[in-house]
Amino acid sequence: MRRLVIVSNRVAPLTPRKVASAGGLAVGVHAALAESGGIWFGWSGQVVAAPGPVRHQRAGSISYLLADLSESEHAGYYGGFSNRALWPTFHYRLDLATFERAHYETYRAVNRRLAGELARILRPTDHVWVHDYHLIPFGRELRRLGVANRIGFFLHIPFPAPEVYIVLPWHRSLAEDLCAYDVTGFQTASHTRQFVDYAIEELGGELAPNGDLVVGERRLTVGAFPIGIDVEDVQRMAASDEARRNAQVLSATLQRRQLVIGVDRLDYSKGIPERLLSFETLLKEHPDWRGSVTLVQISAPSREDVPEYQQLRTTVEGLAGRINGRLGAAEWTPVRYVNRTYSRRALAGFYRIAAVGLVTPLRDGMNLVAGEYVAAQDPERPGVLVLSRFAGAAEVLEGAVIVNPYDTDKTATALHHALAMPIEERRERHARLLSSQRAHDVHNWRDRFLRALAGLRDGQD
Ligand code: GDG
Repeated sequence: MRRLVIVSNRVAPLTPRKVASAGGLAVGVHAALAESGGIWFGWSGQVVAAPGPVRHQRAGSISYLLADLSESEHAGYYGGFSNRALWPTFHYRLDLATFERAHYETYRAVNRRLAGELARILRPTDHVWVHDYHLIPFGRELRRLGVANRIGFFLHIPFPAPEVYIVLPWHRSLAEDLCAYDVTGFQTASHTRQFVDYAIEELGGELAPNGDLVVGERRLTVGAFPIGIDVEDVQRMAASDEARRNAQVLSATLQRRQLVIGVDRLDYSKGIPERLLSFETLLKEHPDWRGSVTLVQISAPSREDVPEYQQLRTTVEGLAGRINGRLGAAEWTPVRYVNRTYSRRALAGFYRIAAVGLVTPLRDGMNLVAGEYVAAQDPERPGVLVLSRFAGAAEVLEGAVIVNPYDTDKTATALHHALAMPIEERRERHARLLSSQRAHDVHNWRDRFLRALAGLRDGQD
């Protein structure tokens, strides 16, 4: 039988309990492997003085292949190029990007070393699916080693507009890397178009009549494969005892106030300061809400060794403190900001009792929290999703209240309408949201990508 080999920067922890507490990519990849079985290869999460050979572990039908990184590899490949050059550039934050040749060279070297490790165990019929911006050169490195397998790549973050992308000093080489795959997938049609526009303008590429991208000798399938969630799984989590218990405890402290919830990694792409400013504007412009609504902002710690993230944390803490100090009262705290993680079940319980899910990233490949919020609702008494137009999810989900998160005045007005929305409209919007999320769930994402990787087109068996 043909094996599926998944390659991602981090390999999710092995026990089911831990998989249940992992983030977006990990949950999606685990769901992709769980049914068919296969190999999951990537960084173990360990930084060691001298990396040895890759380690094998097996859990159920999945074999894990784990590679350690040295300190300098970790600093250049992960902390440096991935998180301080690619992540900010692809999220349109050129002001936060750092371009260092040494980081870039380490990034390529780590991709080359890891590709070499994998090439050793590949069988000719294996299909290889590489994930995300840490590993853009991985496929071309495999090709250099003579690997002729089908290899696909999926970018979980946005592909930016060409005029932003070309700021990256190594844009051409990285785009050539993206062309070394058989299938290169993006979250949305806009991201795909931006990559194709770049390839046509800068690499002299052209689109074949069947939609393939042809660049020099290379011909590849490019397309949008929007990632989704496991809707039933989130619904089960929202109905679990753990969810109920957590929801009850939170509910009791709210004392009948409406709950607005925000959940994100503490990342500058997520628009958390702008979200707090919008909430502050709501309380100023619509003072009736004072004392009757609470924003719970859960921000999971993320990339804490990167200076831009430390700065963000200080900014968010300052804003939450300011809003509470100026607008709060002894018996009411407008913003409850917590910098910690919760279990996925606890989060599902919080979503279920929240009148509004406030998902307002400044840029996001997709944003799975939006779908999780929708799936966790009670269809009879659903809350309202307020969603940024700059999240990939806005191209997929129908029925959200769409906002521009930079426009804090209008976002505050949208929040006001969402909190006051009549039940009929809430039900009608929720039904549309749920059915659009179901049509783009994680199984659909996996199946569509793997079919494309097998060389099949939509509608073909
Ligand atoms: C990248 C792209 C794309 C959050 N806080 C906690 C927690 N989470 C979970 C959420 C969700 C996941 O983490 C976050 O996924 P997102 O999609 O919202 O965002 P990124 O982490 O930036 O993911 C993104 C995604 O990849 C998949 O392609 O959608 O655009 O940036 O599942 O629930 N999970 C737990 N505790 C927390 O406190 N357990």
